[in-house]
Amino acid sequence: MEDCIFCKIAKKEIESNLVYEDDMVVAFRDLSPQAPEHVLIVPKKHIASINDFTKDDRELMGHIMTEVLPEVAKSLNIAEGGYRVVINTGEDAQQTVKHLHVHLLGGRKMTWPPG
Ligand code: DGP
Repeated sequence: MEDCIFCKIAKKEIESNLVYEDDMVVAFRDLSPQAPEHVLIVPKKHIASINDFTKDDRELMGHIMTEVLPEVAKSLNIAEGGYRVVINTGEDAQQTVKHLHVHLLGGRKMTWPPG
């Protein structure tokens, strides 16, 4: 996707503060952090949102949930204290970047429900 900012970050065409990378994903610090630790986990493959998942994405999402998130949380020292994982999807959730991304937020007490 030519105009996709997260594709460009994944391809290192735009700088980011990278905290993790493997063959399927990159993880980098959010430009507008909502918590002391706020990282976005972004598939290298362009998927617009959860609504666009296919069965082919099972391995990728399983990898993010079972391997990437716990490892990044541990590396940020928020695994024990706790953290929040968010995937904004579509207009009502105020998804602003149309390339699927998983927010990992931690380092402070979260409130519930979110606004
Ligand atoms: P969402 O509302 O879920 O679509 O959140 C998109 C997030 O992406 C938002 O918290 C700000 C962040 N963001 C947008 N553009 C950039 C960028 O160029 N670099 C980084 N690091 N973060 C970005």
